[in-house]
Amino acid sequence: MAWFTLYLLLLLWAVAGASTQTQSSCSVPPAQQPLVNSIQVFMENSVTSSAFPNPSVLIAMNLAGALNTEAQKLLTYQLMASDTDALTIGQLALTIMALTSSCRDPGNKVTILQGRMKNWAPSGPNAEASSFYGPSLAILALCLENPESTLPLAARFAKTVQANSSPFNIDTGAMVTLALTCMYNKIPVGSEEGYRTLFSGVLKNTVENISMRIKENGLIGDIYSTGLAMQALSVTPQQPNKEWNCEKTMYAILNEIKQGKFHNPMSIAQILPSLEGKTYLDVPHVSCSPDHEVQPTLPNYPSPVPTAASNITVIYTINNQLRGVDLLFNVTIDVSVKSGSVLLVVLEEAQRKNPTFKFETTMTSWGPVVSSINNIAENVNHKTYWQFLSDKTPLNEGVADYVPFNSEHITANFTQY
Ligand code: B12
Ligand SMILES: *[C@@H]1O[C@H](CO)[C@@H](O)[C@H](O)[C@H]1NC(C)=O
Ligand SMILES: *[C@@H]1O[C@H](CO)[C@@H](O)[C@H](O)[C@H]1NC(C)=O
Ligand SMILES: *[C@@H]1O[C@H](CO)[C@@H](O)[C@H](O)[C@H]1NC(C)=O
Ligand SMILES: *[C@@H]1O[C@H](CO)[C@@H](O)[C@H](O)[C@H]1NC(C)=O
Repeated sequence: MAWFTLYLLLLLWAVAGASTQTQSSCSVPPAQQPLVNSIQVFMENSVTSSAFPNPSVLIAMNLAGALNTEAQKLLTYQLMASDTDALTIGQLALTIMALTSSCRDPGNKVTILQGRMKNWAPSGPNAEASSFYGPSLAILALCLENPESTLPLAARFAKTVQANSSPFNIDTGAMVTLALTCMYNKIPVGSEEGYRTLFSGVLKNTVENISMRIKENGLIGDIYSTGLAMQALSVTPQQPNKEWNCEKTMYAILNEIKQGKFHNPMSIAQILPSLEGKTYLDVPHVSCSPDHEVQPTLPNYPSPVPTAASNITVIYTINNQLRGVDLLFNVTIDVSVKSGSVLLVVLEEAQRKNPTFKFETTMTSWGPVVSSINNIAENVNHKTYWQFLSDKTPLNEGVADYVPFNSEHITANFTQY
């Protein structure tokens, strides 16, 4: 009798699990598909044997259908060989999802992540929202692998999200939505009603906050949070009060792609699934049967005519006014660089002209982060970092991507999140 009940439960679960498909989605108009293919090709070409192996890139190419199978194989092998101890919770979660999307068994990585999540706790009730980004990736990855044993971890996670009082962060909210939607869809039939109430309550608040950031032009948050927000809004069981027009968002993003705003492989990895009508919840359903390699149609744009590169002047200030950090300074320098140079070139030129502007970078999945300037280094425990601004507005790209204009005033301000 007992085994029969169990069998029945598993059957019911399987039926419940089969109904987790995306609810609303919109698609790229056929005429724009070559544009989307071109950024996918660019992203896949960023995979090399020496590059920082980026699991988000593998997930995106598998969800979209890999065009470059050599890149797909290479990245899969690099990630299989990655040293688990060196990865953060979020990186480990992405690696598990990436291997699963390549139909590889993530092996003991799942147990290791489970163990790490058992010991995870936020730094306090005021922990900044973005510190939940990595843990929500972990709940998502564990839910996709083994929802039943993830239930207690996810419940504890949802309660800490609920108790948190820091300002909403949209990228994090999107990831929380994906994780808890996965859990909500897979609550075994016969479980306590409490789980359903808990997850749907947190989802309702989070989705409401995401929808409040839908702009008139269709973007959700900024251009680089829109991809994740689209994934969240297309799967959530809790529809927001404010209606979402997926076509409008799609149109806005395609327009940004035309403007060349998606030139960082990681930014492409975060937008591509939404453009192909996929979400991270589709990771376990990728078909890995040896496909015939499809030759994509690529757009035929005239390559930009090389203009005689004139110089521009950028006014660059480094500013540390944080109390409790001994070396206070506020120094400005005028730097001349070739027009079209990225901000990193300005920093290098400033450093060459004046040793006070000495800086260091750390490599991440988004590219180099400026980790230290004039011997003052960012510190996770103190929540300090170097924020970059144009006049008073924070930049929405890093130093290796942002292209300053003539007479622009760029400030690096040592601050806290
Ligand atoms: C948390 C976070 C931060 C934290 C990171 C430290 C921490 N507390 O963990 C802080 C506040 C320091 C930060 C800083 C910046 N960030 Co930030 N950040 C994020 C966020 C919300 C989550 C990242 C994460 O945890 N990923 C999960 C783990 C598993 O992946 P990971 O690769 O190991 O994560 C690391 C990198 O993402 C890196 N990182 C975070 N932000 C940035 C930005 C850049 C340009 C680079 C190169 C690396 C980097 O820090 C993470 C922890 O080490 C993302 C959102 C997103 N969609 O990815 C934005 C995001 C990556 N950040 C962004 C930006 C613009 C910045 C800043 C340039 C803002 C500014 N005006 O100064 C600065 C970096 C400046 C510098 N010194 O070089 C943009 C990047 C867009 C783009 N096209 O480049 C994003 C996508 C937010 C957005 N939607 O616009 N960030
Ligand atoms: C989002 O908005 C609701 C109100 O609409 C609020 O109660 C909640 O705390 C906000 N924050 C988060 C992280 O959901
Ligand atoms: C930094 O210096 C500039 C010009 O020298 C000045 O306008 C600004 O107020 C200073 N900022 C701080 C925080 O001292
Ligand atoms: C133009 O910028 C370059 C750096 O990109 C610099 O080496 C050179 O000196 C600048 N030329 C002038 C005339 O300032
Ligand atoms: C620079 O950082 C300091 C310290 O956190 C902060 O008080 C100040 O408002 C910041 N300046 C800008 C322009 O953001």
